[in-house]
This record gives sequence, C-alpha cells and structure tokens, in this order.
Amino acid sequence: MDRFARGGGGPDEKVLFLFRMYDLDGDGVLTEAEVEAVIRASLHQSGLRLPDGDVLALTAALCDEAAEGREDGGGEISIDQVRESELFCADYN
Ligand SMILES: [Ca+2]
Repeated sequence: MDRFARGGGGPDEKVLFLFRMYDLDGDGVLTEAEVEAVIRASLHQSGLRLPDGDVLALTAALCDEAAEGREDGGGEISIDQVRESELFCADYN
C-alpha cells in the first residue's frame, strides 16, 4: 500500500489507485458491484458513513450517468469516466 501512497497522492492518483484496486477482474472497466466497492472505499477514506440505501443510490446514479454516453447502455464505467466524475473527486469534508 505504501508504494502507492507516495508521490503526491492527488485526487487523480487516488482515483487511479482505487480504480485498479477495485477493478476486481482487471478488465479495465468497473461493473456496478465494483463501483459500489469504490464508493464505499472513497467514503471510508473521507471518514464519511452513508446508509446502504445512499451508497446504492450513488452507485446507481454513477452507473446511469456512465450508461448515458454509451450505445450499448451498459452500466460499466471506464477509468476515463471515473476521472471525469465529480463524485469521485468531490471533497466530502
Ligand atoms: Ca472490472
């Protein structure tokens, strides 16, 4: 973990780290289950706790947002979409 934490650790690096960590099958996109894990981790890092319903709502909102720009309507999210998402970069404090 330490070697990933070094080198500035700006929001983008944190997102990249989380993305790689939670792209469980390593296929380069996050499925809804993987997105949920990222959200939970992000909240945990921010010291913020949300009810499960809110986490699921956030997950659904992110996946819906990601699906809007896709012809196949899939809910999977690429690293670029994660980077562009304010949800992952927002200051929860
Ligand atoms: Ca994946």
